[in-house]
Amino acid sequence: SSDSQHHNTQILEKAGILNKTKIAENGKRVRKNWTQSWTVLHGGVLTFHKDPKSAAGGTSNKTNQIVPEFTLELRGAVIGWASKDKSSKKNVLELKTRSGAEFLVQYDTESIINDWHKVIVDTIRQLDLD
Ligand code: I3S
Repeated sequence: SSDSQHHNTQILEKAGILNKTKIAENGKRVRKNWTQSWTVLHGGVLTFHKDPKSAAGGTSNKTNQIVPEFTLELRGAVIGWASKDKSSKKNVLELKTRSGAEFLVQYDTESIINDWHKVIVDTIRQLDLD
């Protein structure tokens, strides 16, 4: 990959609060568990951080909010708006990773979820070119 393409991937960065749940891993359905996460996109990787309310100890403090919970590699991933049967919530994105995991990400404010959709689409597209 050229330096300029690598650079383009690096500048597609974003962070914010999203609601997320895993819905499948290794092609097998798992029970939903919606939690709110501080979510960071950096270098083609999406990192969800622990819900401060469910982090170890159960106490809500600033350090718990920045503990990474898991990361998703966006290279080869597929993102799109989830069909109505996937969730009763509004503004739901479905993200399928190359490794066979499926997640839903959601936020009530349309402009916020639209911005995430756009930056993830652009990132996946850019990673395809590398
Ligand atoms: O796809 P489902 O089973 O309707 O998802 C709902 C469940 O995860 C539910 O929890 P319980 O399995 O403990 O009932 C959640 O509270 C709901 O939020 C899930 O549905 P939505 O439509 O919100 O994704």
